[in-house]
Amino acid sequence: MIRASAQSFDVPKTMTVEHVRDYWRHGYAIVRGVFTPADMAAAFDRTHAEGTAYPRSYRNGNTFFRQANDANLGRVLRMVQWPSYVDSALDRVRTDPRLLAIVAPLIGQDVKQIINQMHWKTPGAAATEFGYHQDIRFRRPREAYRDPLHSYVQTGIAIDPHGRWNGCLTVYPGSHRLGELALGGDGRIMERSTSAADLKNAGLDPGVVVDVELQPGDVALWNLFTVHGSRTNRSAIDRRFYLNGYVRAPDCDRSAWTFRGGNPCPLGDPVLIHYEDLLRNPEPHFVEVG
Ligand SMILES: O=C(O)CCC(=O)C(=O)O
Repeated sequence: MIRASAQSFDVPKTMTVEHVRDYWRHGYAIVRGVFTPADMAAAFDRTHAEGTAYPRSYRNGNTFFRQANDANLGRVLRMVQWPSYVDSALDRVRTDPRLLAIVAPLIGQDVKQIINQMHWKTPGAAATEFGYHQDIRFRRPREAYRDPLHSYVQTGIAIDPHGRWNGCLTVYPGSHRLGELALGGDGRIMERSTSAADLKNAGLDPGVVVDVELQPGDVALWNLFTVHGSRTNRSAIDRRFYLNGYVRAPDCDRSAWTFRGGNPCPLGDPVLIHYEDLLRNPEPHFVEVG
């Protein structure tokens, strides 16, 4: 039973146990019509304006504005990690009862959060893909994450129409049952393409991949072991995606509580999540990447 909390909401028709069944059957699921993302779109715009005003990638504690040097456009903002430390609208979404209603049937109501991330695919950019990978590869140190198959759920909220034409998420159904695969080779995922060769090298059939097509406000969810990537934006519009990754609190030594007994918890001061130098170098600074 999901407890009532500060905000009330109408349960969208598709928010039922169906998404739990689909998630375990296929390694991913879609819940339609969860949010009306106008507030989030505005937050994406102001965060984008801030992130592109910096001359280089920029970190302030856990908040990281990650630029890339694009072959067509020069400096572009590709993602921001942990914007919720600085943007209250985005912070409200990550503790929204609608997201709890999606993840609680999978991981319960005592939940921490490992991912809070905004992705852009700027129209006209040369590099907008994410190569095929499983998110388990980013969970470091591994001993800080227990029972990762069952304890972790990644979610993504579509801000824009999200299709093959503008660089949708793609998934390999059933791959969550295959364990950790040798995928992706060297280099950063966001500098690789969704290559059929990567799948074949891991013994996977590229014909099995499915495009995850979403409307604004739909939520996709996938497992830490689900093989997925993300296509090129070939369109004239952006493809913005708001990602929040949740973990059963007792199974994770990193990050802070997001829901305790189903009640939202404030973010508080930055704690150790991915940025290993948080305590040694907490001051704002530019970062040389990409
Ligand atoms: O923005 C995207 O489509 C990429 C999502 C993804 O692959 C990830 O966050 O692991």
